[in-house]
Amino acid sequence: MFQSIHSPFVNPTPSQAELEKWVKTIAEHCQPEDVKWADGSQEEYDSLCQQLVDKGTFIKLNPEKRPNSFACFSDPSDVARVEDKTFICSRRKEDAGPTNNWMAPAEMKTILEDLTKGCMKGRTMYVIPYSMGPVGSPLAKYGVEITDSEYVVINMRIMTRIGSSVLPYLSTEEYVKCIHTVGAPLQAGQEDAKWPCNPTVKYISHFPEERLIISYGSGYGGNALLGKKCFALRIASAIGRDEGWLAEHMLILGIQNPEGEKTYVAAAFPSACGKTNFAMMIPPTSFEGWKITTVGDDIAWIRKGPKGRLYAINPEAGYFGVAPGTNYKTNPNAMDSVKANTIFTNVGITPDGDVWWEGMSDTAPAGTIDWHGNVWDPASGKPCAHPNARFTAPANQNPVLDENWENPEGVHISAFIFGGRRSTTVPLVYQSFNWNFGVYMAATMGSEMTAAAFGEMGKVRRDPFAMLPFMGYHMGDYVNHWLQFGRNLPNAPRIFSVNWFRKDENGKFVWPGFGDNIRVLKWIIDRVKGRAGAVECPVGWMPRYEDMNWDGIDFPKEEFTKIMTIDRELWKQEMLSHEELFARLYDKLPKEFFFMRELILSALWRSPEKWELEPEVA
Ligand code: SAT
Ligand code: MN
Repeated sequence: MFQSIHSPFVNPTPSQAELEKWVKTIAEHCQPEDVKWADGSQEEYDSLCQQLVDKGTFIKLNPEKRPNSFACFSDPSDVARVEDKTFICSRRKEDAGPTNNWMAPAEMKTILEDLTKGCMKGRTMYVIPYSMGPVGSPLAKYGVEITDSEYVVINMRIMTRIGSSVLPYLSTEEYVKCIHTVGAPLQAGQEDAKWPCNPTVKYISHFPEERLIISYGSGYGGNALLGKKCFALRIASAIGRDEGWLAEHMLILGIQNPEGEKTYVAAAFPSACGKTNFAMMIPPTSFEGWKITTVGDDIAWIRKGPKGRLYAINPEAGYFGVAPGTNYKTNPNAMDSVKANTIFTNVGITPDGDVWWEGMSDTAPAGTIDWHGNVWDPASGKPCAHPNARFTAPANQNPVLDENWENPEGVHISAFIFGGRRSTTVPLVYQSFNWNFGVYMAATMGSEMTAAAFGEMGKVRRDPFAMLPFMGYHMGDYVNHWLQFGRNLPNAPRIFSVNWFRKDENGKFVWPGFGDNIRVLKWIIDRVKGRAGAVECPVGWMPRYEDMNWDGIDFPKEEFTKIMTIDRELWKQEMLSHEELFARLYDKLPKEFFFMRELILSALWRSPEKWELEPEVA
């Protein structure tokens, strides 16, 4: 049955009849009780939320504290993406590359066909037409998600544009076919699970040539809201390769200075490294007249536009943000974005019907319920909210939403920023020598692991472009695609590396981060516009202490030196671990990379052993 799926990308004459036929075939196979087409209306949303309240999945929060908001707890087995169960099922194994799990499409389809036979018995099957990007925008793409989860319909309505307004485009444009089932086992006693999922069997599978996604067994965001990582990154990256554009794991923000000059930048950080905080940052009071506005907090689709410039849209319509650590100090705009109309997953619930998570305030009100649904004992040593607890909130509730966030043409991107979570080695900020060195830097970036993925917390993993878990094809082809993309740009955006997370000898973060990150951003913008000084270092250009603005902060030069120093010994290790990545990408590694590696090594071998930013300035 799955073997015969015709995607409009393969059969480029989409039509209402073809779509209806496909839906009918899936329904016959999955045997739901009922089939409903999501129209995207408020009434539909409200009634689905009520249905989940009646079932006990949703807890309606106190309307005086969080109007129209709900909290829910997932199954303990279903709290994050499952990278080991995520597959790129390209026809040829070498197209998935060494960083992805691969299975032959026919083999995967056979497994899934078996698993999904009758998998929706007793449940409703929803058909969600949706748009990634403003409906009708030349940069938007369309999808249809079939799901047996009300939670998915509700969250998709926040995260994407769903419903009737999209239908006309499904007859004229290509669209991605997405099939999702919670895959809950059908044994007696399981039908009323509050968070149905398959605790042991999960497959998040992508068929890039067919523009098809089949997701089995999980209800968690990144596994189940198929417009997000599955379509907007994995499938879209493959479409971007074919069509000559970029689908990136990047936030997009606007920065306006007191003179009214507005600049947009896109920044890639791995999951749970603060993209949402950065995209909504509030400048410190000493930066009077400066304003940061959000276009997007997770995904950017980027194309070459007029004058050879790059233009980006945020294909999403909401935020699926990490709750723990978010508070009125770290991210007031996120706190305001989740004041109402928000779905909370795996956070704590206070006795007065509000939400709580680690870092929201110093202590939780007595009697707070933890994400397992029990009264939380702070002395237990276990967190109240799951470390990957999430909020789903509509973008239009963000007080600093950019005026161009839905501009169908996108916004002009002037700089790319890449950052990981590194307690050592990588300086606060530097500018790559040129596009190619920037691509090298982004391809070799590493980050200490966080709770958004299963894996060993704290270990550095190479995460090229923060795309490792989200690549829809061969990572080596992708890096070449970036190089090729740059060859066609007459005035390419400048590329920067940042690291907010460097620690001192006592293990303490040195950089204050959050709002003070605007100091780094200001230097970046000034570099792009040719206004800021810098000195050459082995890996690029760095600000001297005096090149940055320190108004309103006591941040002595010694502290700055601590997080800007390039240490030869540590960088030797760093370069060696690049080798590890190169060996994995061997057959497709760009030839330029060997030369850039040699050039960086030779620069590292020049004095001094520790580069401390004191060279003479011309
Ligand atoms: O876990 S999600 O993929 O939904 C979010 C993220 O990891 O960035
Ligand atoms: Mn992300």
